[in-house]
Amino acid sequence: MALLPILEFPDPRLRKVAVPVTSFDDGLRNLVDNMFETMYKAEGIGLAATQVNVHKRLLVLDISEEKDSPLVFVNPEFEVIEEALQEYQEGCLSVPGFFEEVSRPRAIRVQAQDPHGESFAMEARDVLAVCIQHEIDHLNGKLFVDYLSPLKRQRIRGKLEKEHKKSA
Ligand code: GNR
Ligand code: NI
Repeated sequence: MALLPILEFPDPRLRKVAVPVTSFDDGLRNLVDNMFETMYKAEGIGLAATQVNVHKRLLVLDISEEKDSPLVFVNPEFEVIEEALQEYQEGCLSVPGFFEEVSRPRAIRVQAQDPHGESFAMEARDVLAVCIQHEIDHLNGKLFVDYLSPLKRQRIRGKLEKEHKKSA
């Protein structure tokens, strides 16, 4: 297993739109293992392949307290089943140190494949629905800061650029 470097905003590679996964092979399953290792180490509850500079439609999640409930979604698609919005204070491993309220539909139905190519569907609400929508946004080149005001986004951008210069 290996830890993968996580891209940080405003890296332009976070804006790439990921392509569908077509081979369900050991390479894919190895990537999934490495994404889980990277996510758990970073203490995240989700990770999209885009964040580790792999532009394939794949994400991993574990929103459990015990960190014992890994979920993998390959080629995920969702539809909204409850339009009512819920506000949730979101963070992102690609926007370290910043947390802001974002509104998203409260409940969704997700269809995806597992790492062997088997299709499945599930309904998600509350934090799980937030997290899945946040991760699918990554696969489409979108970040939670895109939902904020331009002023807030610009402030976050400036602070992170400064951090990146310090550590460069
Ligand atoms: O670890 C994470 N926490 C989180 C909190 C609120 C809403 C979404 C998230 S996802 C984030 C990990 C991450 O950046 N996934 O892309
Ligand atoms: Ni994120």
